[in-house]
Amino acid sequence: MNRIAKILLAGLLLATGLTGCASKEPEPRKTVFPDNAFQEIPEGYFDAAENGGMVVSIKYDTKNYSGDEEEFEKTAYVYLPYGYDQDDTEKRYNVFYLMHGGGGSEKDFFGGVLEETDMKKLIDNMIANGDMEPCIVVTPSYNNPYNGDATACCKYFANELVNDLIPAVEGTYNTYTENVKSSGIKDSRMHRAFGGFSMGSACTWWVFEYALEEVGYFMPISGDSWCVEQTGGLNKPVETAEYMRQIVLDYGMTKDDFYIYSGTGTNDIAYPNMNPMIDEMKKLDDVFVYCDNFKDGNLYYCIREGGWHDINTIYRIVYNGLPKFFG
Ligand code: FER
Repeated sequence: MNRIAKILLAGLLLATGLTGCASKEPEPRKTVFPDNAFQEIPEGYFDAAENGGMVVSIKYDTKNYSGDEEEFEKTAYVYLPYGYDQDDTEKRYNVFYLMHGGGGSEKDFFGGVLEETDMKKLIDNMIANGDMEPCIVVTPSYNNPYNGDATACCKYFANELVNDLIPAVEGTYNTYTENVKSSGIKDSRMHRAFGGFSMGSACTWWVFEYALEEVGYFMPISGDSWCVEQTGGLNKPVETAEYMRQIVLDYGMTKDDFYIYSGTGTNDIAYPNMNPMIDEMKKLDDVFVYCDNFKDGNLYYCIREGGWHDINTIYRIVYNGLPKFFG
């Protein structure tokens, strides 16, 4: 071997060794996003897609984190996109957790195993038409047999998410999560989104508060943050916005570490509650950078003209928000 070849080989070995030892560098972030503005769902998106995914269920053990930690078993539904192959561990999927609203259940969006609901067909068509990469969508519930208070269940759901649900889902399916220990879940946070409707939106803001290290993308739909107090978005918008900002700073994070795609409809009962809060968040632009495209910021509030507090608004915010997430 000549001298140059030896030097090259030594360099290669050194580089390999260094890569092996060094802590994992974060992947480069996505810089191209579709614009945030509301777009109507194209015609045909609620028809059965030719290449559709499949809804399955997963059971996991959890606790009543809003009380005395009584243990019980729960079910969540899991949408696996078309082409998902459990044996192909090279292919990895982003995960979107979507929480139902008050009085609902884990069946609200996907119906049950192998069901073909409109939400399922919408996601199928979004993927089939290339609006977004195939992703896994999980619909859990905040309900728990030991506590009938939805507000408390939503507030403490982040514990269940991080300790029980994410490990169950992402330890089973092929995701970016290399291990379901705390470190593995945190390392993959930019491949994980959490959203929810109404009470599920309150839950989403609490996930922002308690699990920002585990989740990078948030989709609060038709519900203000109750992190300061119930209906705080309306009654205490300044305090609520400041509280949300302080959460980010307390984690030692910056505006570059998360994205919020929020939304509602103009006829929605949550519209007057979200408006003042989002207005105040916009002002705190060291942390919340309102933008028409996520290349320029991290916060958007998507308004559906004439939209009510119902599933039709949820479909539209999901249709508009989900393609802006991940990576
Ligand atoms: C909101 C408006 C309504 C909200 C929640 C609701 C979290 C819930 C209503 C219900 O469950 O009946 O702004 O924010």
